Order: sequence, then C-alpha cells, then structure tokens
Amino acid sequence: MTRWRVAAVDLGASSGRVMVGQVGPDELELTEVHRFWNGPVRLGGTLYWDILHLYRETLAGLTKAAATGPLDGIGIDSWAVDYGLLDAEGNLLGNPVHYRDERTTGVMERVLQKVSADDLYAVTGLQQLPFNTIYQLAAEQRLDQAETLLMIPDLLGYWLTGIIGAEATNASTTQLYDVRERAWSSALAERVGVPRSLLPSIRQPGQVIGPLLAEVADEAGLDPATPVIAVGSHDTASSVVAVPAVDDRFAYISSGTWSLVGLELDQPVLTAEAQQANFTNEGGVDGRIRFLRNVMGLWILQECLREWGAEDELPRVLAEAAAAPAYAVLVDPDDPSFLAPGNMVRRIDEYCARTGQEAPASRGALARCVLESLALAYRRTLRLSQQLTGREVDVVQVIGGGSQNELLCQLTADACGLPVLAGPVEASALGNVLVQARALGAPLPDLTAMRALVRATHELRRYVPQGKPADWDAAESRVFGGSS
Ligand code: ADP
Ligand code: LRH
Repeated sequence: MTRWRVAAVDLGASSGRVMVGQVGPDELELTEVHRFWNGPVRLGGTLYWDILHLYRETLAGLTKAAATGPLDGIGIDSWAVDYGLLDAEGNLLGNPVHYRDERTTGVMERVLQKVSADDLYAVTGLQQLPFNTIYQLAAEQRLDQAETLLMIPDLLGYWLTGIIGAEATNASTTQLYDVRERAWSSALAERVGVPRSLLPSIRQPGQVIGPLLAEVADEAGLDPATPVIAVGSHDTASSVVAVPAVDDRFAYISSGTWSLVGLELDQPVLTAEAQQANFTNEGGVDGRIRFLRNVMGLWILQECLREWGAEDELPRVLAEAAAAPAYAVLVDPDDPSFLAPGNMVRRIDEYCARTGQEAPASRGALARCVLESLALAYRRTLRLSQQLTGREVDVVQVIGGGSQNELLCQLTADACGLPVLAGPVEASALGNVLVQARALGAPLPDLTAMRALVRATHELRRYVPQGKPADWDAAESRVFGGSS
C-alpha cells in the first residue's frame, strides 16, 4: 500500500471535528467532514461535558468520513485531565465533570497534606493546576462505585471497540503517572487513596486498540474491521507531533482554548527551579517530553465574545483590537480569577480595579488587552523555559486555531524578540493522522520525517519581530514586577 486514509477525531475544548487524512509519498491532506460545538454545560450547580453529544457527533462524523471512501484507521484525541468512571458492568457512572467545575476549589491543599508538592513533582513532573485529575479524583463522589477510570479519548475508544486501556500521553496529565518510569505510580495512587485497580494498563501511541464493535459499525455505516488506533490522545501531544520544525531549536505555542507554551525534550527536567516555575513534563509521542506551561489562552477572549453575543464576529473584534492603543491595559492571563466560565468582562474590570488600571472601554480595547497580555505571558514563559533547560531556540512555532490570529502572532514575535512561524491550524488532527499512518505502515519512521512531511505540504506564515523591545520590558515589569 502506498496511500493511507484515516479518520481523525479531534475534540478541542471549544469544538470537536472529524477529519479525513490522506497520507502518501509527499502527500498529507486533511479534509474536514464534520465540526460540532463543544463546551461546558451547567446543571444542578455542576459543570459537565456533554459526553453523549460528543459520542453522537463522533459517530456522525465517522459516518461522513466513511462516505468519502474506505478508512484504514480511526484515531481519537481530546483535551486532557478529564475522565469517565465505569462501574463493574462497564457502564458509565454519571456524566464526566468539566475541569473548570468548582469542585476542586481548595482540594489541592487537602491532597498536599497526604503527599508533599516536592514528592508529587519528583514523581510526576507535573505543573500544579487545580484541575489535575489527581485533585478531581480527591473531590470525586463516585469513587467507591467505580471499577475503571478512562480518560475522555479512552472512554470514546471503549465505546467504539469495547476495549479498555490508558493511552500514555493523556495518562501523563493525571498527576498519577511516573514520568521517569513511564508507568502509573502505584505508590502515589495509594498515598492519595485512588485504588490502583482503577487505572487500566498503559498503551502507546501507534498501538492498535481493536476493531469496531459490530453494533457501532452497523449504526455508523462503517466497516467493522476498521481498526481504532491509539494516537497521542492528548490533543497537545498530537499537535506537537505536527510542529513543522527543522531541528530541535524551536519553541512551540499550541494555541487554542489554552496556549501551551514550551519546548520538546528527550528527558524530563525535575529540578527545584522547574518546580518553582510550575513547568510541566507531559509525555509526548515517541517518548518525548513536553516541557511547557499552560497559559490561559484564547479562552478569555472566547468568553468575552460569548458575553457580547459576538461569537461570529471574531474577525471584526480583532480588527478593532488592531486599531486600539497599545499597552493601555495589561493583565496576567494566568490569574486564577479567569479560569471559570461567565462574567469574564466583569472579572477583567475587577482585575483592573485591583491593579490600579482603568478598565478597557470598548470591545477592541478589551481584545487588545487580552492579546497583548497573552504575548507577554508567552515571552515570560519562553524565556523561563530556556533558562530552565539551557535550550536555545531560533523560532517560535505557533500551531492550532490561534495561529490564524495575525495580530496575536505579530505581538508574539514582537514580545519574544523571535520570528514566529504560524501554522498548521489543525495541528492536533494532523498529528493524529500521522501517528495512525505510521502504525499502518507509512514510511514515517520518526518525528523528523513526520515534520518534514508537514513542512512540505503546508503553507506557513512568518512574522518577524517589530517595535521596541524596551516597550515589552516595561510592560513586563508593569504586570509581573520585573523583567525575566
Ligand atoms: P480548541 O482545540 O481548544 O477547541 P482551536 O485550536 O480550535 O481550539 O482554536 C480555537 C481558537 O482559534 C478560537 O478561540 C479563536 O480565537 C481562534 N480562531 C479560530 N478561527 C480564527 C480565525 N479565522 N482568525 C483568528 N483566530 C481564529
Ligand atoms: C488543551 C488541553 C491542555 C490541557 C487542558 C485541560 O486542549 O488538552 O493541554 O492542560 O486542555
């Protein structure tokens, strides 16, 4: 075979999509066959994902994908940290809770009484985020009825195949995974009261999960022999696969609802300094480490657009932002007050009041504030990542939906003092497709070959730094009280 056709199901925190990927010699083509809304649903005081909606839309997308021609494989990736619990009969115990739900408020402090932050970092190398799976499990009401924990892509994979397992890149985001041993940490699970039996055996990206269940294939009009293949099932792991880098002297910003900002390494960095700077060491495809920090990302702008009823007006709001005065209002996008949904404009106003700034007076001014503040956080994070690892970088690769935001890309180049290469937009789906194609026999032996194929088949946009670096130094000391 010299050509492979696979379906990539890519579930982002703001939209899900099913893509058909075609891979051949010098060919990597992605066709979107289905896109659907995703987001939090509040019910009875809890914030959930609508998992059955996601399952139904996944099947609808796969049906459309199969209608374009036979599929050689199916791969699923999604956002990290969230899970479903199965009972002894394999039934889902309730709807998965959204990581932005308030149930984890104050839980980290409780868990840290059982295991110290130092011990946690030494084993898992993970950034402390209040919604890491370990903290969600400490707040979980249904643990005593649960037999199996499945991360979201593993849950959908189970519904497609009937087979359970835990894909490694997503398992690495739970804070229950030993980053050096590359296995669940039984000792840690025991210390925090998570039954070890809950955690299924680990599978690697590229491993075949199994064929479709007959009833699923029947319902969706799919060939039951189509293999479901584990990919880098954490969307960020898949997106980093598709970074079109030429060598290792690059930093990346996987830019969507979140901005994941960092470096690709061969080994974790577990120093006290990395812990202090709250850097994460998530598992990547082919054993790589994603050494990065979560920056709050375009979520803040998405929430403002939602509040203005302007979700379809992003280009207009970005044009207004481009015309708004520079450096007028700046925030730390990682302020915890921006994590929850709702009232984002008011929360930005409150931040301004706390920091002695005048609140942005228009949509454009507010969007400009968000984009400049993100660029500032990127600069700080990238500089820290280089200090912590000794890695020098020549270019910032921006991938994901946010790579289409020209103003943000230019501000990123200006703030970081480095050229930005923007694209591909659908990096997660591409990484998903590439790992499946390799598993099916495509001659893509390593990440270098995969990235060369992305470069050869995708147009990238280059932004060179402009403006005065001193302005960004001043902006940084305004927000963070000192330059990095
Ligand atoms: P996720 O996978 O987290 O759902 P995506 O990678 O799809 O996120 O990126 C979504 C973001 O991409 C949106 O928040 C929006 O800011 C940005 N985006 C989408 N389309 C455009 C566009 N045409 N121009 C600029 N930005 C865009
Ligand atoms: C991005 C992402 C990120 C996680 C967050 C929960 O979609 O997977 O890497 O930290 O969602």
